[in-house]
Amino acid sequence: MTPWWKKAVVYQIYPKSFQDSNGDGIGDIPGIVSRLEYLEKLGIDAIWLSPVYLSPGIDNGYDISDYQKIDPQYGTMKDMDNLIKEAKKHHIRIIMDLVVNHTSDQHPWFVEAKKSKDNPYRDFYIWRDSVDGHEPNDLKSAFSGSAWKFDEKTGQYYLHFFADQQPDLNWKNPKLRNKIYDMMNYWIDKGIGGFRMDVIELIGKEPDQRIRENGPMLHPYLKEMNEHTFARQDMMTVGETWNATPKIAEEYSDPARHELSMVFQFENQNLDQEPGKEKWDLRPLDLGELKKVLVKWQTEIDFNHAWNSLFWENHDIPRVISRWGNDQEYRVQCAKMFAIILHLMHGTPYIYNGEEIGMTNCPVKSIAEVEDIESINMYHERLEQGYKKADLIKSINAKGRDNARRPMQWSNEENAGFTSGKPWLKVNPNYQKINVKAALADPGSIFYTYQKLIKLRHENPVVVDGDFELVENTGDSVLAFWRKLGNEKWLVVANLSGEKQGFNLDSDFKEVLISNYEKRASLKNIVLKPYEAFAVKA
Ligand code: TEU
Ligand code: CA
Repeated sequence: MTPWWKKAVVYQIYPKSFQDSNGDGIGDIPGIVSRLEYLEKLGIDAIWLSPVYLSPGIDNGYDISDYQKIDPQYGTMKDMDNLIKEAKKHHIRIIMDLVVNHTSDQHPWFVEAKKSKDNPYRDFYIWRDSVDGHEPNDLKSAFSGSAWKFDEKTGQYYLHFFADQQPDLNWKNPKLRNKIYDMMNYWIDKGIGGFRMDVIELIGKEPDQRIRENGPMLHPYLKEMNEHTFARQDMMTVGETWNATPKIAEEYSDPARHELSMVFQFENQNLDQEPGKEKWDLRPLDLGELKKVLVKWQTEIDFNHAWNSLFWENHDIPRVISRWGNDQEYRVQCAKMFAIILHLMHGTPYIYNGEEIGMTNCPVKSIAEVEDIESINMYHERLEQGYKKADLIKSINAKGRDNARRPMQWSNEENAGFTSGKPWLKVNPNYQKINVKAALADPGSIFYTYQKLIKLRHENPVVVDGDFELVENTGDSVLAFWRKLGNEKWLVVANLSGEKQGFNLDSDFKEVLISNYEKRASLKNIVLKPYEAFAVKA
């Protein structure tokens, strides 16, 4: 039996930016409930909900101070239970974000741990003595600076791979692991559909050996977690794993190993940055390299013993049409092209809120307009190192996390129908034109391409289980592939570029399944239009 999550399409909601229900400018759980009808119309099967737990909000909820409470800005536990219940009525499961590599420094465990070296919770975190009066080693935080922070009171450093308000948990401690499993079971008992696991590849860290990801105990911990928690339920789990290779992805997702359903891999994220440097060090994308990475993850995973996830966007990365395509004159065609290729590949597709209406990046003029801790810390660190302000703003506009975190654009009313108050982060001014209301009113909109793609997946096993076969020699800018299952053969052709491209295939077809321009009648010696994409049944 094919598990439900292989046929599913998952929709990520960034709660702070999705829908405000009470005019405080912050999206909330009742706001999400009010939009379930919209999501059912789109056709999605599950919502991955970014964190709504109690949190000081240093990293918008990825710094949790109580895993079993809802942050008041998002609502109450009653609201959360109601969301799970109402979503079910719309045939939608709720996937909770599991952030267990670290907690907030306000979590009672850390508050206790800081009290003294012999506090019972001390060992829930990772403490080291200084070496020659400085940090234990040169491990870096993802949010700039050292990963070690000195605690004056007890005279030791603690480890934090993210903000210093996000101390890393010590997974070597079995007491800690059991507390986490209890907490997961609390959520499982509420009837959720699964977990998205934040930076899960870090839990096997060996800081003394300077090992961050893929540590020796990572897979044993995941097996143990599986056994103690979600093994008893039909759930999906997806790990966030920036450093996975196809082989590592198979280790996580081989059903025989009892770890996770699938992982998110990020190999394409390096393609537009200087090799060996950081994401802020920009270089133009080479379409041939993008194509190579896409094909690699379709062909180097053995789908009989593993599974894969498919996504362009999330709350940490920019809008794909702005980043790698065109968000101006070809915005609609380009967004549809990205949708068509992604949703017809092998794996479970994810849509990030707003992607389905072609929302774009939103540039800022100065650091005063930036909310994201990663961008702000980088800006100050690099300013000190002598970088120019204008260059830093350019990097933030290209890669900053606020790009994807702008409020959802529901209508052309004030503040895009997101809030009746003052939004926590300014709405992208293009909401006048780009919004859900306009998309729903236009049968040719990006929304209906997504709706159709979801329907094609639900109704055709070839989309779920078909083998992927690349059409060779189409050049760097054209991606063409077959999906084949038994006698069913689908061909997908896409022009990844904004220029016309020649394409030739001596093959007939019965039917055009989806396209972003006029339907093609032949594949012989054709000239693809900018960002043209279509799928045909052979
Ligand atoms: O992201 C992990 C992560 O590695 C990102 O911080 C990434 O480095 C960066 O955003 C992209 O350049 C996860 C969450 O998705 C992110 O929102 C959190 O800030 C982070 O973990 C810490 O929990
Ligand atoms: Ca609100």
